[in-house]
Amino acid sequence: MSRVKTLGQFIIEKQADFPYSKGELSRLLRDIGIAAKIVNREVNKAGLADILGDAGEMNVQGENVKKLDVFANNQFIAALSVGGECCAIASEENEDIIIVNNEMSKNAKYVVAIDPLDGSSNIDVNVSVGTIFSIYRRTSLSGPGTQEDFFQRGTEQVAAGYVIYGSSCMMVYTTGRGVNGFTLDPSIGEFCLSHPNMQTPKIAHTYSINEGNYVHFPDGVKKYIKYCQEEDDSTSRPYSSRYIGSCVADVHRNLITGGIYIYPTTFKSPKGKLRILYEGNPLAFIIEQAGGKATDGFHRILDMDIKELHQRTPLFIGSADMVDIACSYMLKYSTVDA
Ligand code: P6P
Repeated sequence: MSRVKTLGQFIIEKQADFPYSKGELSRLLRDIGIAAKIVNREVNKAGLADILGDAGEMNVQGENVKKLDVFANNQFIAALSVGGECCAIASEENEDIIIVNNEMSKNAKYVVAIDPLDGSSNIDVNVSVGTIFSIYRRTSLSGPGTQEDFFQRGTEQVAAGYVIYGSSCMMVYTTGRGVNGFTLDPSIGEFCLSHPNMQTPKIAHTYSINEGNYVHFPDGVKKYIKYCQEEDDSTSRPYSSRYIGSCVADVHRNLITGGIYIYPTTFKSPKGKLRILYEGNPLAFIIEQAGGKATDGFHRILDMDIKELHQRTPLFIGSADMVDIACSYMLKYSTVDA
């Protein structure tokens, strides 16, 4: 059996690809991996806490159990703050950025945007949830990080990844040289390379969308859903509908098997529900590095200007040919200039 390669060994090995790197990004990725292991441990216990009744307040040891997305937020903020490699954090859980002002971090060259626990409403029903992260070089010259450090296009990301807390715990990330997946081996407490150089199929037969919002979807989305449901052997239609309600899980499945995930504009989310900084850009960076595509129905996600921390966007992400077809329907049936 080939020797196991841990996340730490892989990061150091790949660091050699960046001759001028002093290891800051490597240490940042290592810090994220450590926080992910801590969060995974708590996510796995959540069901137990729920069995004990008022889970939000007591656990089996009588300690206060924080709501898991708050717990995850605190863990990632703590790990990124003490690591010394990040000068500011934008969290989906926090209205404003967190400035990391300790001696080590205030002149650090990176900022991190994070969705600490996406899909956390699924925790109570034991459905996979995830953490999504995105790393940029700061644009401010020195001193405390600023909000403007996060107002960069997705093409400026130096790294992006997600952790999926599912039947196993996996960390998937890219630094712009392909996508690699690591599975946590609880027996040694290490993420081990399990999915080297991940590539998503150009075409596949799964579509993921919450069809409960159908009446409020744009016409192009309605037409695309009908396209997915038509009988056509030559294109293996009808496709299968798979929607978990946790975009990390849907995108991860589609990354491996191929497919498309769509969260379009709806009545409740007229600008789309997902946040471009914490979900759209990092997932788009990963999927493009794996040969897929990500748009807002009309334009490439990674090219979009960021004007607000919690800016939302529609998201069409997955197998390149499937995204192309879905967007062709958006263009054909769009009522406004795209
Ligand atoms: P709906 C989770 O809250 C999330 O942000 C994504 O992970 C998920 O795909 C989507 O929202 C689910 O939203 O409206 O279908 O329940």
